[in-house]
Amino acid sequence: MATRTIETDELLGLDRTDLLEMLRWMILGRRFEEKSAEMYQIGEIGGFCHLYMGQEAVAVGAISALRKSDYVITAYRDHVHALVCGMDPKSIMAELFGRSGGGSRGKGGSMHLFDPANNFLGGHAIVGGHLPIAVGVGYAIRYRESDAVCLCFLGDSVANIGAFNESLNMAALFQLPVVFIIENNRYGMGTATHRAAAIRNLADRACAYDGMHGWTIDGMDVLEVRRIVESAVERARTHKLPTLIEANCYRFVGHSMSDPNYGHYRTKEEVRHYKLKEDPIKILIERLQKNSVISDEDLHQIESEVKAIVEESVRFAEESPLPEPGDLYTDIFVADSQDLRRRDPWR
Ligand SMILES: Cc1ncc(C[n+]2csc(CCOP(=O)(O)OP(=O)(O)O)c2C)c(N)n1
Ligand SMILES: [Mg+2]
Repeated sequence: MATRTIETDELLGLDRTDLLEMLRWMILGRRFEEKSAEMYQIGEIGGFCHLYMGQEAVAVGAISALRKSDYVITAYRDHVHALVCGMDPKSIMAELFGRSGGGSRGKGGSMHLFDPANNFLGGHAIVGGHLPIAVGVGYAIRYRESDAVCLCFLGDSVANIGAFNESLNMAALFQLPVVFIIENNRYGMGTATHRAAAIRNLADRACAYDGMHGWTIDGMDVLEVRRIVESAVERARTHKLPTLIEANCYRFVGHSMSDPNYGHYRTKEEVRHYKLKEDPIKILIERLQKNSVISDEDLHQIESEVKAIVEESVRFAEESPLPEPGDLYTDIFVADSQDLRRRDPWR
């Protein structure tokens, strides 16, 4: 992964505003999660919490290729996808805190972010469980004769389960505008991808489905992600054809907040290498500096804007009340909610 596919002087014809916007999203994602980790350590955030640090180029590059009317769906490592889709950072932080000001009113937590106003359809905890939903979204798009596209992000482990084949088969068969993006961060919890998948490039699985293209790309380079996803999105929008993209990337921290950053499955040297040499934020900054697109002052300004956003989100979360015990019975599907309410001991 050390050699980049895109030349350092290539900026895909994007203007300065777009490039700085991408960098800003990546830095916001990183700082937001650094703060989340801090809040987890002091007990403000509990339960499952999976950080995305190191993988920011994938969500930012891919989602920046979309229109507002397109859809995004992902697994549980979802904070940055939600941010880039436009979900309010205050609502995300409050959700992580389990407070009523959160997007799911504090009842979903880190893995279940959801924001229909921004077409962000989750945040799903069951490995591969959201792929059939993405296919349903693609079907709905066609049924409504819309030209929208659905981006479906998934972990590398998902490429080995049944729902992967069922979903990709149906997407190809019905010609649905879904772009599947495997975030191959080299591990599924503590299992290396190559120990679980009997194939070198996961994207090669695309050849099993008529009309589906497969790409394996450098997921640490936000511009490479943007370039390939843009062409896949265009293909989906215009020709209603699905694509499978495998973005090679790396997570800098443990699988979740309750796991150590290294564990027995990878070495400190490996993690150090990626943090020092393959950090997607550093890669973009260096490229922008080389092309005289960004000054130290610009960088300083982005950092201070992002800091203010993150601090405001924590303040909001801290001030937001916990859900009421009675909220256990709201926003759920039950046959007879009146009956449940009658039995609610807190009412
Ligand atoms: C159906 C199912 N089986 C097992 C789990 C437990 N589990 C949570 S995350 C995970 C590994 C997923 O790895 P990958 O898809 O590579 O995503 P990553 O965590 O690397 O982003 C497993 C096995 C689960 N959530 N759902
Ligand atoms: Mg993985």
